[in-house]
Amino acid sequence: MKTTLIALALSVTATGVFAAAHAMAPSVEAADQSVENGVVSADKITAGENGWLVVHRTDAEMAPGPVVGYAPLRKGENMDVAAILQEDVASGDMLMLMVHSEAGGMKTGVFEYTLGAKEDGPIRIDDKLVMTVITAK
Ligand SMILES: [Cu+2]
Repeated sequence: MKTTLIALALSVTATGVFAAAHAMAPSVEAADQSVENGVVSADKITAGENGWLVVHRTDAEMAPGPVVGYAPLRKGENMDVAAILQEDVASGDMLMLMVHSEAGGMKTGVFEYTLGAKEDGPIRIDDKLVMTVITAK
């Protein structure tokens, strides 16, 4: 009887760990949207650590360009994340919403990244950036 209970407890723990790891896989969910109010929003962002949503300009080539906004992220799920745009973004412009780390800079909680910098740089999963691209309506 004792043996059965222990085996059950172990299997529950293992499943729990797997579920937690799966839920933490970093991701960005955002849709094409109007940015007339000066803000770009992501519906949901999952981050593996505290960090930043970084908004890059991009185009059909899908390379990350200059940063035009950012917002803090907490480890775990972030719903309805809003980044204030630092410059005008016209209808038809493409924006890349990317998960960045808080690592490598001088100050925690201060956004220190500029394009190509190591400070607060992008996270990579299997060598891929964690991002999505939207078009401003
Ligand atoms: Cu980036």
